[in-house]
Amino acid sequence: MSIAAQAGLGTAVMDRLATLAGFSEDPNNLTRRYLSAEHKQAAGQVKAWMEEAGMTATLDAVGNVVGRYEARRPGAPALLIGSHIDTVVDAGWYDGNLGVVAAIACVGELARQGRRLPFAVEVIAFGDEEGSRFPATLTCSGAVAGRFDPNSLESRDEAGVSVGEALVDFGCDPAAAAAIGRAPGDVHGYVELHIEQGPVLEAEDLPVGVVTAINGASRLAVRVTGMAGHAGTVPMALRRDALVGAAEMIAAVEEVGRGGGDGLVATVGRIEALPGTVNVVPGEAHFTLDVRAPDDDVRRTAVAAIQSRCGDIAARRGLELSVERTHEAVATGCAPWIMDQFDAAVARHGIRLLRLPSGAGHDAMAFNGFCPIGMLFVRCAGGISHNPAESITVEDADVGTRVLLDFVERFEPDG
Ligand code: HGY
Ligand code: MN
Ligand code: MN
Repeated sequence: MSIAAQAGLGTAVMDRLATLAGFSEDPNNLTRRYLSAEHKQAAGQVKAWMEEAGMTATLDAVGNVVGRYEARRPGAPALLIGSHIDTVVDAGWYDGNLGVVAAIACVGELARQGRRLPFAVEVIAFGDEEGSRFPATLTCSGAVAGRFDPNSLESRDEAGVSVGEALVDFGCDPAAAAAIGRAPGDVHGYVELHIEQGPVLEAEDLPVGVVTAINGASRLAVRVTGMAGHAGTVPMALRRDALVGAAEMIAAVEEVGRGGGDGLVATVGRIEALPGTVNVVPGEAHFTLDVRAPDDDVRRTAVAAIQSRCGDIAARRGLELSVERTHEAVATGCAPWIMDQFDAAVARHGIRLLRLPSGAGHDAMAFNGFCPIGMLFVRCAGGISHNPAESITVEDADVGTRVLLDFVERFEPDG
């Protein structure tokens, strides 16, 4: 029985999200990182759902699952609909996964009705949007957009496993990664349904909203090097304590973030002190930096200010500092004509129109400059995300999926 005939699109979508949540590296929470065994299980399940929905489905060279629902004229350019099935550590069920499951449900409805459109529809379940295992992020969607960086094959996770090694273990051929880039003429555009991960739709009492733009983002890896020593014998005045230096730097990150301008945010998500023993003055400290803003100049100015403050702190404390940029994505505008078509679909469902920016990053950013993009947000409770408390209602899952289907059915390429 098709996904719609069972119990409404929303219920079926929620059931499938529960199934996907079962593929986790940790039995106590949802953690599914790129190229893990659990990612492989989830990819297999998504591939089966794509085939059930009438698509031909394949695993591409970087671990994406790509389903194609052919057009009336075989080989016609496609509308890409995607999101990611990797997660952060201790994640919610809906970030990324909702967009993939809802897109499959839309194609399943087209197939159930026996409809073929003037364009193909391709649903892509990207493997690495979060960057929660390897330093880089958006590598999989970037590869589809023809931006695969062969150097990324050398980046390593905390266990020292490289992306290239992990791809081979996953059953992929790293040498074929660059070839998955699409020809621009084969793609009409890229759209993505995603939870808002913010409080606006809930505050406006709206189930969905149309995204205007996605904030630009910088990610950096900071290493502070001092001198390890005996916690009992090294006098406080003689220490070169890397962790205390990092702590002062992290306070400076917050200060710059708070004072840096409209929509600027700066986050230190992870810190590590080495050797990490109770009675040793830390000789090294490593921490991550995530800086975002709607305006790229504001973001870059903030990154420079943070680096300068960290340099001053390191010099004063006799510490060494190294800062490596691991990711940068410029602020990405959604195509006005795609926003208009999403507005029309929302209006046809009798929902008040709201357009809003995205503070969170998305795979859609990887298509910036490659093809027109658009996004539709679905309300999530309290705007909570990257947290197991992340949640949506079955009604909003249903509305989001139906608005996406309406958009697809009436999609007019190039506006
Ligand atoms: O970090 C982000 O904004 C996205 O969830 N990866
Ligand atoms: Mn996401
Ligand atoms: Mn996320």
